[in-house]
Amino acid sequence: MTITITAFERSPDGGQGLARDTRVRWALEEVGQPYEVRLVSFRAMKEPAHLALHPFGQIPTYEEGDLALFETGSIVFHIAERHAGLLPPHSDGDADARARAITWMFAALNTVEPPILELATARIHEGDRPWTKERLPLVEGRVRDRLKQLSARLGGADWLDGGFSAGDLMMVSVLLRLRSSGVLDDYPNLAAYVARGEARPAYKRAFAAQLAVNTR
Ligand code: GTB
Repeated sequence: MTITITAFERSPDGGQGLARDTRVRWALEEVGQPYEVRLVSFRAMKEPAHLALHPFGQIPTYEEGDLALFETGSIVFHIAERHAGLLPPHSDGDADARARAITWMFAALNTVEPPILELATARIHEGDRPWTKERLPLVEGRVRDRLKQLSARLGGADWLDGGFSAGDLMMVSVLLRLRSSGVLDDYPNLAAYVARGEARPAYKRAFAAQLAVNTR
């Protein structure tokens, strides 16, 4: 069955891979599933046809036969459930390893991503507000708290829990948003972790595909 995702017709980042279709593309590349992309404009995202797929008028969405999904956590989890390569298999008899990998997906989205998004919002959208100068160090401090904890847990390991999983895919995707801020450089094991993610052939294919759209 054909898989179709949606992505920005033109991403505001010009193809740096920060829009969230990149993590879905990456997951599909990791499991070797071909996919099609329907590009949508900001205006089209708020129109009924797209709102029927995504109640919040955003990208990405995922369609496969009668199934339509939104939210990258749910989409990547669905891909990982249906295809081998992103979660320890049920057949390994290690249900605990699978549960832990899923836990890291949630940790990326619920615990690490929120302060990172807050920092991006403070810098990009609130940079000219009078209170931003005072608030920014607080927001950055909350990001650093999480990075310190994550760095301590990762230690010298390559991935968060054994082999590469959907948990790592999501965590690396979330951390990539910090790249331009330079904050990651203060946590060398996390910077190396992100670089390991980016070095994966599947990530490279996903990145190249979204870049091609944004440099046409
Ligand atoms: N929780 C949802 C998910 O994980 O799927 C969040 C989806 C989301 O935020 N989608 C954004 C969107 O559609 C695109 S990814 N925004 C349009 C809107 O809300 O009207 C967020 C994003 C956008 C742009 C950059 N960038 O240019 O750097 C980075 C990230």
